Amino acid sequence: MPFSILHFADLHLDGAFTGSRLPATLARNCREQLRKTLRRIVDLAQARGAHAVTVAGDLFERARLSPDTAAFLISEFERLAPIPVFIAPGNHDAADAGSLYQRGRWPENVNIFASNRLTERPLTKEISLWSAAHRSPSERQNFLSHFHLPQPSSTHLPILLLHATLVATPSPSNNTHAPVTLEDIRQAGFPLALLGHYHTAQTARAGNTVVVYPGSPEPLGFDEPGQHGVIWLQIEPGQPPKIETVPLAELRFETVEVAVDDCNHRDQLFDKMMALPPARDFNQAFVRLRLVGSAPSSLFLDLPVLTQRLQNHFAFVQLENLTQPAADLQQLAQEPTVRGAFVREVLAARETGADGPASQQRYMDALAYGLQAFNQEDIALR
Ligand SMILES: [Mn+2]
Repeated sequence: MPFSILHFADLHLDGAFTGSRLPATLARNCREQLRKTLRRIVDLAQARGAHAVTVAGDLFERARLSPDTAAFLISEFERLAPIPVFIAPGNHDAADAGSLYQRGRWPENVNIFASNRLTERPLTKEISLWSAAHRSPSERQNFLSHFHLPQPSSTHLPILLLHATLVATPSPSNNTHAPVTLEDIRQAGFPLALLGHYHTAQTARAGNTVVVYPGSPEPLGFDEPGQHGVIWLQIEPGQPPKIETVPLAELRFETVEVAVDDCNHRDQLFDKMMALPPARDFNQAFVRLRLVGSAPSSLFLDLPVLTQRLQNHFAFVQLENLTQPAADLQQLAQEPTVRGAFVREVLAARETGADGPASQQRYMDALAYGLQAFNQEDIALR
């Protein structure tokens, strides 16, 4: 019979959900959903008869964890007994001396890898787990540097469990959380690595080595679109593991681009947004409508007014204005006027000073505000 493992990571219990500017009540509902999702993970492990549950870090957010959630977490894992749980602490739930991992009263079926050196725990006679902890939120070491498994043998199956950043090449900068390459994992002798840290599920392979990120069981914001869940593995020594993605998430974040070029007034834009699939099908989702293109000069993008009108039709909707000023900027920059000088200077500053899309967008916002002021129009906040 194959050995079955339910693997998950990055649940982020008590996470703030601040990255997506959700209203406080919705953020609280999302935190509540994370707890429900932990219950569903425990239910799933029991219903499917898991032989073990593995957690690759960021189980909770250490800085925000309430005593109530801590007690809830411990009792949920207690409910899993006798199924063993194996935890590799990550950067958000680092196993420092004051952490719940070091101070909590965990039940016997919970095994916490609290050392920052890889240690081994047997799962069966043939299969064992190797894991280590982030001991601080700023753990930068490669846990596999200079590491080799003792006595490699064809009948023994060692599995790596770790909160780590899979990188293509060894990173020259020092600000990556526990970087590791696929080659590090292969050379260390692990045919299977169960990782956490990336919130989008992914699998990577090199030769006979398989690396699995389950992603976050629930998405934590607009930068985590699509389906989320956990991983179900069936393992038999000598055979490639069977890897199944189990969708579980109740939360959903979707971003939809809306071109404004053909909208001469905001009722046209409103109708266009109402005709989008999310208004009909995604009414359980958090929807971000990203306005793109060039706004015709008559269109006034009054975001608060538009948002208010849309609110009745979405569970949550957020407008983001990434439109370009409609004017021909290169032509304006030629003008021998104060307005021309303004456009020249902002465009030049954008050339030299912009690092990343957010910064680029700030220059475009400045241009849009400035041009509206020069044209003595109402200023539409972006
Ligand atoms: Mn995380």
